[in-house]
Amino acid sequence: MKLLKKGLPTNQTSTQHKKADNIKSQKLSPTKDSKITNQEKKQDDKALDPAKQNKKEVKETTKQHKNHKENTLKEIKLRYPKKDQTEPKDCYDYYMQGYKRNSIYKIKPYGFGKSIQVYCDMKDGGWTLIQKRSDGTTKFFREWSEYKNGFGGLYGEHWLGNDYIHYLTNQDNYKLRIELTNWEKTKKFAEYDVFRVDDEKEGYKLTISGYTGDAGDGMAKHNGHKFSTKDVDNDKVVKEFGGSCANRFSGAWWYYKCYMSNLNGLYYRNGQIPPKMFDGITWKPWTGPNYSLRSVEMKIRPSLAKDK
Ligand SMILES: [Ca+2]
Repeated sequence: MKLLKKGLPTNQTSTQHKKADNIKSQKLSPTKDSKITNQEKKQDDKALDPAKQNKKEVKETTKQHKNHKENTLKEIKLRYPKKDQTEPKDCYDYYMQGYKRNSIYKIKPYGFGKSIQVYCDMKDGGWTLIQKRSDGTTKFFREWSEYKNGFGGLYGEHWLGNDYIHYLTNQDNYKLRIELTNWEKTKKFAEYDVFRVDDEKEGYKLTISGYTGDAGDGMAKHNGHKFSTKDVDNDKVVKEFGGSCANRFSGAWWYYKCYMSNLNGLYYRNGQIPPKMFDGITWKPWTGPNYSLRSVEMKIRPSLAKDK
């Protein structure tokens, strides 16, 4: 630019000629020209005070990251968007209407078109329960069709059902909260900004990301994997473990080769799993593969939900 402003020097080389020509042709377009001026101005600023500039860049990056997260959530095209339904689609809708009592409620997921019953945790802000382990009275080592439709009692131990979890997590962007309790009654949690389960045709493939919590991230490694049960093998082991993580570890989960968490594993009173079995209700990042937790709750609510 300096060249242009001050005029071309007399002893130019051919490259300088070309450069000058380019600048001239760019000058024909006023927008392009102002862009160049701004860019150069930025560079000048940086040259003047690099520390100040770096600080500014860090600040902008943090802001961009926050915006990016919010925009990403907005931009995900929902498979089952809201139509003209007035009935609550989940526990959070009830919560926003003023319902504050933990109980069983009737919800109508947009894509499902019929009402289903779910247990709502209202005390913590309108969460829909999808899984609960608490006393070992319900068997969890079950087949595909049982995991598809759900089992157990809503007040006690249960799995809501993969079809319902699919409809729920594709009608809005949902977050997942997992609460874990060990046999010393210590509680820890893991929360995920993004939680979505594909349909049965896709093997209830899991999409999960954005961990926060104090239990450690026991789900990231399961991201992108399909659900497997004792009778439907979608995992990545071929020879090892008899080819089936679900059978080897007595559970049903989004196994790969095989797990970082096994929250539908066998219930072991006092947490003691027989040597080398590793088939309990486990969360490796906290208690390792050899300790079975006392209780678990898995619950969901819209990602942008706020506590009142
Ligand atoms: Ca396999």
